[in-house]
Amino acid sequence: MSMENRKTVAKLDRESILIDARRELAMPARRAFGKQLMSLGSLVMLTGCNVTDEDSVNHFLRAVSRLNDRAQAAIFDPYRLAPTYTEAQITRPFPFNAYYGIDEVPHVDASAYRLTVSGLVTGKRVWTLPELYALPHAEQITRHICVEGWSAVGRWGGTPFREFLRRAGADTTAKYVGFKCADDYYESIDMPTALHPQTLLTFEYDGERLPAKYGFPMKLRMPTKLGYKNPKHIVEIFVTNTFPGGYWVDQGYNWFGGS
Ligand SMILES: Nc1nc2c(c(=O)[nH]1)N[C@H]1C(S)=C(S)[C@@H](COP(=O)(O)O)O[C@H]1N2
Ligand SMILES: [Mo]
Repeated sequence: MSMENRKTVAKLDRESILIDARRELAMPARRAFGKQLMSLGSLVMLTGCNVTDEDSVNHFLRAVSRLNDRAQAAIFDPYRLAPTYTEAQITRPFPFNAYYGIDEVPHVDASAYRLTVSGLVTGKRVWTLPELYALPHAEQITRHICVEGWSAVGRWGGTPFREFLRRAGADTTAKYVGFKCADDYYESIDMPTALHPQTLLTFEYDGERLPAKYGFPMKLRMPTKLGYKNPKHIVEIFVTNTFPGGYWVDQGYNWFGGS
């Protein structure tokens, strides 16, 4: 956290933070999400927090400020890089996760597949897989962190998303990039994250074509964001100034979702 943000947090009124947090905790989806964040800092559970005890109040306020951090895209440092790992550190097998079971993973037909690009773009609006595979190639070994309480190191290959956006003629002064998926999933991200050097539009997992379970034909991989922000089975990408929300975000998860 920068000095500036620390000051902002310090200025926040303690009582209004408590009111906010109580309201948030009334939503079951947020409660589950909150507990995961708490465990990251080994903090007391919000619900069990004894507000008369100075120490637990401080713990609690730090936890809330962390939630606020994530709510504030303003503190995202577009130059800060997420850690990378060696091949020996890859988690095998890499976990599968979705809002459904592995038997219901969508199977997208590669030859019929077309990526639609819409909204504030001046370039090509329909892309085939061979056209996407021909884009500049990059690889990364990074950690994927899921709010459900697990993290795993994986190796993804594809094209830097900013390269794709440039070629698609995207208006990079727009606020958001949104994604629609072959299942009912959808997500959206802030433009600084879309342009971050480690944000990859991936077509490969561990040197192979991305398998169905990990998001064939493509997954947007962002080591700077929590797992649920990383859409799999993308079928449409759109650039917009209208807040698009997301599958979990619309059920109460934090939108910025930084990791
Ligand atoms: N299309 C789609 N993308 C998705 C999801 C989903 O259910 N559908 N789940 C998200 C969540 S919560 C996680 S943790 C990761 C899991 O990716 P993995 O199966 O490659 O581990 O995908 C994310 N992207
Ligand atoms: Mo997740």
